[in-house]
Amino acid sequence: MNNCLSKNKFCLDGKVALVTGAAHGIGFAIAEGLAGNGAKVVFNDLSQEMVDKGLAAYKEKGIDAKGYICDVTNEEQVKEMVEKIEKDAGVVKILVNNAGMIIRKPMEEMSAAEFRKVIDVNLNAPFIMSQAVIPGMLKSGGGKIINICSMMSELGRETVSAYAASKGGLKMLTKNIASEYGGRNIQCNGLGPGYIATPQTAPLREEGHPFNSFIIAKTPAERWGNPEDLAGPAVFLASPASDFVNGHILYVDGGILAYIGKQPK
Ligand code: NAP
Ligand code: GCO
Repeated sequence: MNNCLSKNKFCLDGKVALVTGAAHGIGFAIAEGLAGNGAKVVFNDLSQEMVDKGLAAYKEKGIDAKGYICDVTNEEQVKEMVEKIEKDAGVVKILVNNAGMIIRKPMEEMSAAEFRKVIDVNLNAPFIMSQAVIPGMLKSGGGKIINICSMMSELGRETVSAYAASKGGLKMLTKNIASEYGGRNIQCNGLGPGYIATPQTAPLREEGHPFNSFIIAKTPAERWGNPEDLAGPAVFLASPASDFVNGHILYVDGGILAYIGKQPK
């Protein structure tokens, strides 16, 4: 049932939104934002424990989410999950490829297996996930795919070679899905978070870690981002308000990419 005013271009009423790796962190905040605009939220995580924790957290927010155990790098599990979701909730109209990982190591110390693992989760999995939901989107007149990119889609830094390569590839996969399916009403865009306070960046925010002051000096907003800062931009890219936005990476970074950085005092 549509509870939105007919002219509300940000209305997601009745649309099934699948957010991967969304038991917590940025994925959870995005899912919460989508639910707030009427979407039916479904999410996955790697273990029953994490899915249960996520379900409890959504319930606490008054969100009746559905959770699935699925390793997004596993094609069979992804296919089964999407089939279950289509039976339980309906066709996936919004996919947010959020699940991700990082290994921080000097390149000379990183094994090829570690490099491959990061590429598998951050780049191969969004391909597998998108391939699984596109048929349902095409049959139902279109859909939205949002890939969670990164500052590392544009910039490099020491110790994150695999992550930067994966997020740079994800930027181009985003542009290619947009190119290949734009004519059939599937819009594919990216969200590029800046430095956000989640478990993934916890090591960088430890007391006295030099990276903390470094990032504050590199961010015009002079603060770390919060997962909630991603919710509004995600609603925009998931809604009819962005039907003519395609292949765009929307950076939600407090201005980092625009700024040379504060002169040290
Ligand atoms: P996070 O707290 O580590 O969350 C990542 C989520 O992905 C976790 O729930 C994790 O599950 C899940 N996941 C990892 N591998 C998976 C797999 N193979 N199958 C299914 N789920 C998997 O990180 P976050 O900071 O919220 O990051 C979310 C996304 O934003 C990632 O793509 C990250 O690269 C990106 N990003 C983060 C920042 C930042 O500053 N935090 C900035 C830019 C982009 P478990 O918890 O069970 O391991
Ligand atoms: C790092 C951080 C970053 C952030 C994010 C920035 O070690 O540099 O983890 O990679 O996670 O991707 O946008």
